[in-house]
Amino acid sequence: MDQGVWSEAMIPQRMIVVSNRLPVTINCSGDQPRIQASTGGLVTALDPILRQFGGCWIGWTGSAHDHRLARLIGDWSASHEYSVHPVFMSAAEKTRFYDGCCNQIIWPLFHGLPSRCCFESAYWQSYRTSNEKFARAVETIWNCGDLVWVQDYHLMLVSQNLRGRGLDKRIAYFHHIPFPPPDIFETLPWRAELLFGLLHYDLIGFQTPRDVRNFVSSVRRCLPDTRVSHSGKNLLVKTRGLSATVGPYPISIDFDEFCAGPMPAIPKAATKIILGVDRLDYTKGIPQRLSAFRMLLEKHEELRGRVTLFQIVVPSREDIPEYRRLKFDIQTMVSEINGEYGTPSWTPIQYFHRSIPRDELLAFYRTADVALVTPLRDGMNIVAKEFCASRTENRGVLVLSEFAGAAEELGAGALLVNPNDIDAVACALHSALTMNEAEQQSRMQTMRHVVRSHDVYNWAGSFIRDAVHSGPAAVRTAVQVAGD
Ligand code: GDG
Repeated sequence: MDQGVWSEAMIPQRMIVVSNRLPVTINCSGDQPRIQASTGGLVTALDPILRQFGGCWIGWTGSAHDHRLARLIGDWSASHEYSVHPVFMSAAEKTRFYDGCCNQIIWPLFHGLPSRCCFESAYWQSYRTSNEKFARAVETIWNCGDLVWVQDYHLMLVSQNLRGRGLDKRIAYFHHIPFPPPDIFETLPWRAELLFGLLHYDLIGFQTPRDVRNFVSSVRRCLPDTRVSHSGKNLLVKTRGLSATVGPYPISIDFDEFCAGPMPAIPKAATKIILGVDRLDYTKGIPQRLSAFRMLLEKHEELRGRVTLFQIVVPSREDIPEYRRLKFDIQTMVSEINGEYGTPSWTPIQYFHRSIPRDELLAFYRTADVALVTPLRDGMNIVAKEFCASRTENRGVLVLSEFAGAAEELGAGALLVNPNDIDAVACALHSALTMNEAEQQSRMQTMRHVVRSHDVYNWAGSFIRDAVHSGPAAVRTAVQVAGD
């Protein structure tokens, strides 16, 4: 960890992280509610920061209010380095806000897929009221000197709500998913309202410079009286009395955590292993990837019986019909390919539809010969970074979609592909499987260097430093930030 960017001088009195989901999910389906870790890129990135830094995490529990939960949450907070503060949602709020506006409007639109959007005004209305609910939760625990750090597309209007309550805080926002080009963004019926709301944050961080460009172009188009100027490496966006700093802050991982830990518990298979690890989501390009693997087997008979695809798919958004259909389509393709090419001693695809424990995941990363990370569009994709960090011997090949944010940083070492080009992905897979060791070493070293020198602590350190410096002047003076 680089202590330089993580110095005492920039640490606010307390950090309040706000995200839609807490790092824990509460399952109330059995006799007793159970608490379990949530899976996903946002939690993987933020949890080590809060463990290091302390503070409070506000978010939805994944359930409606239940009086038995207070003790469960209190016990969890008491035994962890930071506390969690729950927000509860009714079934109707979940349907309209989370399943509706977040996952059937903003998610597909921001991933460049407007035809998958369901522009229901009731969903947008619920987005507004749910953001207000999260703002109220912040208001109840906020103290002078806290930095409020809001995460992701579910909560773009929280700052506007807080400002509306007269709270002059330092409020920053990080956007984990892509920001679409203006031609796509402008199809949103509530485009100006959303952008105006978002500009109430002091600092808005995106994954890549391309997301920043898309955002600024959309603001210029939808809010024509906007002025944009440079502010160091970032941009200052001013409109209708608001002023927000905007910049790229590519998210990363706790590199050391993925280097250390147990050696593989998975017996080295007789075949080469290709690995895919994804949440179940149409943006992850899983059917296209299966088609590419099928083409590889079709074109290269010599690989049959010699290569196995391990595909881990973590269940996600199961209440949305489109996600259930995707699950069915993937299962169908897996069984077709296994039925077509499998033999009594070889199953071409080993498919896991569940979340597996972290140490087992690490074992998969360490055992694989090739990681196949081929989203159709992805904010960053930290699986690609986790794979590289885990390869302590500098062996293994990353086949990476050029449409993942990670391609900007890892492009020099990965085999970059267009995930829609099935032939090209099959061809890249063949190159990866036959790559000599010297080339593997050189490519992997390049990528590991990037991830090691920009880990999640650098990411959070530079973001927090800029957030503290871009907050309202009065608050900055109050916490006596060094260098002001
Ligand atoms: C969003 C953006 C952006 C996966 N399977 C298991 C498991 N995982 C963990 C991985 C990784 C995380 O989940 C997935 O990270 P991604 O980056 O792929 O993606 P999203 O959840 O879509 O997250 C994305 C990210 O936010 C961060 O900003 O990169 O672009 O869409 O950490 O290791 N973990 C365990 N078992 C599994 O089976 N324990």
